[in-house]
Amino acid sequence: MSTKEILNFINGEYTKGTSGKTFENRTPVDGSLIGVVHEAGRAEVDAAVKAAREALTGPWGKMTNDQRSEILHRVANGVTARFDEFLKAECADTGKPVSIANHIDIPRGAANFKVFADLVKNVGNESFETPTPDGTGALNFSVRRPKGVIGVISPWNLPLLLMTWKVGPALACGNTVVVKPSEETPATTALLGEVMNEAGVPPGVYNVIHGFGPDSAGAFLTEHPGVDAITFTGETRTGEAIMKAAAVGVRDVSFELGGKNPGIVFADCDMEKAIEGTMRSVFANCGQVCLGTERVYVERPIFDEFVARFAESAKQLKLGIPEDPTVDMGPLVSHEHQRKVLSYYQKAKDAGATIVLGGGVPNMPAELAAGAWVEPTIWTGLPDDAAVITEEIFGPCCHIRPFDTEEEVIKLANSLPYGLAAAVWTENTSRALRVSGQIECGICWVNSWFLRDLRTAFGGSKQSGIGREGGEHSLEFYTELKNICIKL
Ligand code: NAD
Ligand code: 6OD
Repeated sequence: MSTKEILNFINGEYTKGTSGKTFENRTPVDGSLIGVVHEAGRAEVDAAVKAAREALTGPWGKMTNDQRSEILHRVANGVTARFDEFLKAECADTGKPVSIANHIDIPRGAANFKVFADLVKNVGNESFETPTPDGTGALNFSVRRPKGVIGVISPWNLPLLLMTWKVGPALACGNTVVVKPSEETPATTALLGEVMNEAGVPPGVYNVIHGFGPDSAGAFLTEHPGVDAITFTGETRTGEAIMKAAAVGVRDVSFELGGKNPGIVFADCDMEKAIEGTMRSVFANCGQVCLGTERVYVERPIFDEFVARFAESAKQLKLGIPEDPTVDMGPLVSHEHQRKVLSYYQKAKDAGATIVLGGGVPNMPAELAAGAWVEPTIWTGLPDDAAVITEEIFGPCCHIRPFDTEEEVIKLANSLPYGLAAAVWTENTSRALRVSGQIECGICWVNSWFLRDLRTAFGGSKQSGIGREGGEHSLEFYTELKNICIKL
């Protein structure tokens, strides 16, 4: 792998900036250096926000929805045309298998532009004929206008997918953006700048600044008074810090935050489907999916069978390098994250868990030994207040617990401050409706997991988020709805 320089992208041009600071970008597969990233200082953040502000009223702001939409289709096609470059960069940064990124991360990176480019052309606004005392009446109607300069702060687990999930609708609505990708995974966000230029996106519409959170580019961006609204995906605690920054100037936020999602398996489920789906929801992307299941509740009559068959399937997971098409699971994103996940493996042990599978670091071949690998892990037997059951781990692991009644399992599912997603496994439709309606979460899947329709509302309840994005819901955040009242 060759070492690359990863630059900030401001006003349509790549720049090292003037901070003089760089940081290393290493792949978690074997710890080797893949890039040197130029960190943005306050001067670069200022320049990016200024460029975004000017672009708002420049050519981008003067375009019709149709014109912007056409350009965003070119962006989507540009990502697809350079599919292999995006794939390689994403897999190197994250360590995830190519077999995952080539059907989830990169295609969704393109789809996020197309879906919202089409949506904005087809959404109407409300109008009311209003009676008046003089009998002539009035017409009330609404128009949508871009919100302005949007600060986009994105995480490392699905870097291109989650960043474009914000940038796609933001640009489709006529806004301009300054994006701060995760310091762990800067490559595809930077590469997208080239695609933006090739597609004819005017300079200043899409800007990228690199760096960390506190006292770095993330904080400089969210504290910047030139940013009109902030959309963020990441940890709940980071959301709290960003919300404080956004309070100055009373700026709007859209937050997609952490979760500790339950999977509920009823005795009347289709066992094959439940095992296959729970395997994905626990282990996909090495467990680094916000929607993933870390608490599995199984109805007592099928508990032993489920645990045995689930463990047998998990034993078959193949760990290895991203390029191997037979690999199911890569490493975690970094050694820092590996330390966090392993600390929970230790906490489970200390709390007296029965370790059904894994629980440590796998024996990898010598050339991968410096990677951030952990074993797929399954526990049973812990009390409901154990840390591994109440706190988000974000690793390839779950605790499985038996339950006896619907009421009991709904109470267990709702017992934490998080409320992002849930998966319910049952062949009884009435039960599916009853249970899904009562779980406190933003997204509940029945007999599936991470089955996405981009027109639907996406987001979390309780401490898992603020607001909903997806389909027309994205317009609520990325536009100002203005009412115009004309007295006739
Ligand atoms: P994180 O909160 O550590 O970092 C996310 C981003 O915020 C990074 O770009 C980081 O540099 C930046 N950041 C950190 N501190 C900041 C600050 N004070 N000001 C401004 N920016 C700051 O999250 P992560 O570790 O990258 O991602 C994993 C977390 O994200 C998990 O908790 C996961 O559940 C959550 N997540 C949620 C969703 C969702 O849709 N709800 C999706 C993906 C990930
Ligand atoms: O599919 C999406 O739109 C989305 N935001 C997924 C989030 C996954 C979290 O890791």
